[in-house]
Amino acid sequence: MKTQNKNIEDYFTSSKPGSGLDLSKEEIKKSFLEKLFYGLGRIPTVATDNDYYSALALAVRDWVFRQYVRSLEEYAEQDSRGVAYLSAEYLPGPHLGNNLLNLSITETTREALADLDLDLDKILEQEVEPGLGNGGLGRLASCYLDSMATLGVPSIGYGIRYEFGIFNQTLKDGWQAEVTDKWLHYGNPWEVVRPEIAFEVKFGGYTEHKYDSNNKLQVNWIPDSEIRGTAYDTPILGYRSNGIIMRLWSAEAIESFDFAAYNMGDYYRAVEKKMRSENITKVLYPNDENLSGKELRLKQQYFFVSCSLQDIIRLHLLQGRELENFHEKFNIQLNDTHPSIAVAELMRILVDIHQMEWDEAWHVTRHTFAYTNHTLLPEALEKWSVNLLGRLLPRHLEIIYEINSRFLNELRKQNFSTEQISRMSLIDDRGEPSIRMAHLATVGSHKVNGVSALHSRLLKSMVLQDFAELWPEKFTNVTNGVAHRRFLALSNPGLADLITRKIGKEWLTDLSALRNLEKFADDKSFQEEWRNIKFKNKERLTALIEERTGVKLDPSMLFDIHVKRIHEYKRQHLKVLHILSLYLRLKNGKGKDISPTSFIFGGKAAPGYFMAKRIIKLITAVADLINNDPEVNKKLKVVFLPNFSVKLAQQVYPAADLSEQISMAGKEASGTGNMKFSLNGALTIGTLDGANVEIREEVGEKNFFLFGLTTEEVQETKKAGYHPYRIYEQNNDLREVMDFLISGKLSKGDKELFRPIYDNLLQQDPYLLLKDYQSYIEAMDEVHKTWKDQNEWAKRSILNVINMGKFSSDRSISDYCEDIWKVETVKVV
Ligand code: NBG
Repeated sequence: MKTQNKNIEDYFTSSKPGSGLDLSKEEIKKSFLEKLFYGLGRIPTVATDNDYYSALALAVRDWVFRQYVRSLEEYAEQDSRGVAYLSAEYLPGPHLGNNLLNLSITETTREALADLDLDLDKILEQEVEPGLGNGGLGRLASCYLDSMATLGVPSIGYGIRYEFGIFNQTLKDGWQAEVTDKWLHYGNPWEVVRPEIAFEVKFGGYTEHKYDSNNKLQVNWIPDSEIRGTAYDTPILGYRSNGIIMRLWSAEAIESFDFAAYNMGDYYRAVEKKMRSENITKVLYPNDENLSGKELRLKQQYFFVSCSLQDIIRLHLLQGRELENFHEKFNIQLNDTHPSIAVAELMRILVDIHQMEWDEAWHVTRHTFAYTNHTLLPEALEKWSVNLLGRLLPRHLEIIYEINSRFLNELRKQNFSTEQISRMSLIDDRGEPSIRMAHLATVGSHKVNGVSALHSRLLKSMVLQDFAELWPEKFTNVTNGVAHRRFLALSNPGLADLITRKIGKEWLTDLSALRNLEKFADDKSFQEEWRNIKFKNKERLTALIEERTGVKLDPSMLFDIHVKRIHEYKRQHLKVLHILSLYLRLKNGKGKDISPTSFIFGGKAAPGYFMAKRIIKLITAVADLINNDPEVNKKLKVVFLPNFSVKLAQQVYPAADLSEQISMAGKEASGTGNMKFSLNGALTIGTLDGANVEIREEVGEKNFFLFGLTTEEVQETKKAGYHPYRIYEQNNDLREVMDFLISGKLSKGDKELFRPIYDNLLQQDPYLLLKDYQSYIEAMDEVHKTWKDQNEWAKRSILNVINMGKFSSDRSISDYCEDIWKVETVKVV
């Protein structure tokens, strides 16, 4: 790279940025106070808690950047192959606590602040987390950035800087109400804006085709609007290791005013255009699993993809490299189909702008991208109408047609049947013609992976079957993993301490080291310590729940927890049926075997999802009934904890005894909450779905409460013609529970309120709740029986935790490195 300023460079190379790790109390105090006084211009008499938080965050950010700068130097020296992770969503959670942990200065910082009469926990509480994702997919992306940094993968995470993230959920009369998430309201000390890293992105218009003097086709795209994307960088630190950048794009108008309109005296029209272009990154779409069709969403996708690709190419060319070997230097991972327009965009950049021949550009493109699929739900497989795509991105539509026509010709040459060809085409022309983005991503990538062993198998045998037959070597699996440092070390300090005291710190960088605890699984005093820690975590959660909802739980009860997005396939309502069956048993004097239980629910419903919202209302109605009935409320409590987030999750998982993973088999691609629960010592009740299968394999069948149909049985049941009503007729207990839904007892006499749920279950029951009901009840009875033997429970809990090695995101990222990215990792310490 060209040196811009010799003196500065000399200083930089001779002074070598020192490590940001293991700072002393005095260093921390000094930096903190300097940030408070001179970074923020605050004096002690006026400083607020938010000022203290911001000052500490700014000090910490400096140390994180140190690690980042050191990593960059290392990468440059090694000339390593890099990874760009493209994700429309991230859920980083609060940064401060995690960065302190990764710098190994949590306790020193606590002491430094205590010297100043400040309380670290209170300061940590100030942080508002960036809610830039819906659920598992966004959180996975953040876990992966954590592990890429920790392992030393030269990488950048690209995404969108939504001004308003996922809505805040409140309850109004037991219904979900959505409130705008203003996460930037108090500023964001973690990010640095890079006004000079900004790219223009075009939309609309038309294309012109001309032959140049060499008779080569030149295509010119004349857009009808352009907007600018500016980079905002947040450094992400690995554990005592490298720093990487999460680079999020924010949209702004290129011209701040439409001067023509302004000159005519129409000020409002002049600013309107500016506002319209800035809308692109205003808000995250709050639907998970189902986003097709929305024009603004496609604009968001193209916007961030285009900025990211322009940026990656800039970085490549800056190093004096040729585009012909772009793919040898960069891997681009597509996190689901959301960024899959990147395939057409890279072709456009290479062919139209850099004049590369089509075949060569296609070679580069296909070797650059890899695609991760995160869902089999048909309604979640993105499709864009040809009409819409052609209107917004006319040149990309042409490119997609060209890719498709070459691809289909290949298939014809290989004697694929017309039927297969039409199934595999990138264009679906049944009904309104649309583009199958999963097909575009598959054709344009060198690897395609699912996110659990089962999901990857189903991907190959169902959704992408034809492609898997054509290119078997392209398909692979990378089972998801979670950042165990955040979800165990940071969230559950009591347990983390106990583990470290027994086996040292190795587990922080190698989770499989937890196996060294095996010898304690039967040790009574260890079990007791284990149980005490869980009890304290439950007390902590109890206090939080009381503060947020007014409901007081009893921490000695079994904490049975179902937290995740509200979706019918995840079957929160199956849990409700179980709760009602216990309620009715108690009412009928048949409840002596029931172990006292607190049921805790949490999760957001997509604002337009009728059934999911009604399920929340059902949960809160059941909670009202049970919590206020003295005949049952000593044994059962039910609570819906509003606004589930990463911050709350960090309090919830450590307090769980039982983890509910009860989706209909074949629907949950992986799940990652299931891993976080087990990692914190909860036992799982679950179906053979997603990663549950592998969790059960690892922790042992005996330590997992299994119930329900397998994927194959689900398919057979549906094929044979499923009649939920017959099950209802034959099962007395179930019938009583179902009828209770429309008895009016849950709804102040209103018998219609829950009828939509009732009717849906009796008439269609698409997720086979009734079919799995009996098996679930029996497995739950087994749970209650096991809970009575607290030593046995503790033992199983220990066996869960110590067998979680496989589910660290460090393992997942190592798999990506080996199998897909072929990158060498480079660590700085
Ligand atoms: C979700 C799946 C989960 C999975 C996460 C992360 C989407 C589209 N998919 O099962 O439903 O754990 O992705 O892979 O959000």
